[in-house]
Amino acid sequence: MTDNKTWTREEILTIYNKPLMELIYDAAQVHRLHHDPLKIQVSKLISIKTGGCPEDCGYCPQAARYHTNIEKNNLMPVDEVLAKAEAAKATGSSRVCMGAAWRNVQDGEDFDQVIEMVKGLSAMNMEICCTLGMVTENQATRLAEAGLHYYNHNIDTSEEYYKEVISTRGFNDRIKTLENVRKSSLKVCSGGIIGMGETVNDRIGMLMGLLKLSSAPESIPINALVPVEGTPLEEQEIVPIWDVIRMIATTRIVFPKSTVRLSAGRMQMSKEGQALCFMAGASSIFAGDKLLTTPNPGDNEDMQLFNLLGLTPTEKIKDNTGKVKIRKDQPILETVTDEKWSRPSHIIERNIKATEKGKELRKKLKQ
Ligand code: SAM
Ligand code: DTB
Ligand code: SF4
Repeated sequence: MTDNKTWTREEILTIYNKPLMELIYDAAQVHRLHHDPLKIQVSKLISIKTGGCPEDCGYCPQAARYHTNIEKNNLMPVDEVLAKAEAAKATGSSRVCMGAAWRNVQDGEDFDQVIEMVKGLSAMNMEICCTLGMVTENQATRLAEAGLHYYNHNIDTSEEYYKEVISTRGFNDRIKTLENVRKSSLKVCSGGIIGMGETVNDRIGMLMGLLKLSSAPESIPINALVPVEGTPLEEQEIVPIWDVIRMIATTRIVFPKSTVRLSAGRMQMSKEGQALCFMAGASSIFAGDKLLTTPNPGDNEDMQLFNLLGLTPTEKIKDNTGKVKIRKDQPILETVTDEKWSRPSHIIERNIKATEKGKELRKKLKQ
């Protein structure tokens, strides 16, 4: 995936800091070697279980402890998911990503229902991705067997800055899940968020974190923070578009073959800014007027943008080989392998402040 080149932190930093015009030109050249620059994969996000999450991710409106203005929902019925996917396919999506606000997947009825969703979607000739929190190897294998192609699990930022954003799990839990996914023969989707107050070194650290995985992710989402009222990061300034372009271009050069996804934050980006992201190597967007809980440019706006730029949605999935081939030495275990996830519980002042504010607001609303 990385053309077997070994990158040093210094080399990546040098790329990130190149004069912007040079950086975009270099990234565009790498992009053309491995991808059709006129095709963008349009992906539909479906929030199959919204809100009420026990984690304390400082950026996330779905964490139960913060008071945010989102509509919470229990697990969506299978039929509803399939109908949403059909509708998205009709408007140009060739990929579906199902997201659940879970800390980790738990074996039982809900997971069985997700397996049914994957089976239903796999008959639709669309690429399928899930993001359900931490998973064991056994759970990842069950998903692969049901027809899932990718599992999304972002490392989000550098290992050092991770401790400033999340206290309910450690960076190593993320790595462990990604390795479980890799062993199951699913493809890995993992990237991060910029604009959370991290330094440029943390952004490079995030890419170094991805390089340290046993093999590079086939898919790398780059999210620009959407600062949501009630979350600890509500007051973060919108990250400059120039930083988004730099991050996308650097990711493209370091991971030439991966799909780089221009993910959250497009509402805060101009058309010109997004065009430069495509030029710099982004080859996928999320479609529709909602991401999981926050607004996104709708289909009409995106079609206008595609027409302006001469882009078209990727029609077919690249590797519709049907079910992922399960390695013979990885049988689906009857007994559940219990993974021990960590709970570091260190103190993050801004997370505690937002939690307290959430408690107060809920108390007031009850009165
Ligand atoms: N619970 C699962 C997990 O944490 O992996 C899946 C859902 S979670 C919402 C998926 C990803 O969305 C996060 O890893 C993060 O990168 C991104 N995300 C969440 N809130 C965001 C925000 N406000 N702005 C930008 N990206 C965000
Ligand atoms: C990813 O990296 N970004 C998407 C997808 N993978 C699951 C999610 C973005 C969520 C933005 C905040 C929200 O809408 O709740
Ligand atoms: Fe929960 Fe995922 Fe949101 Fe973290 S990012 S609070 S784990 S839904």
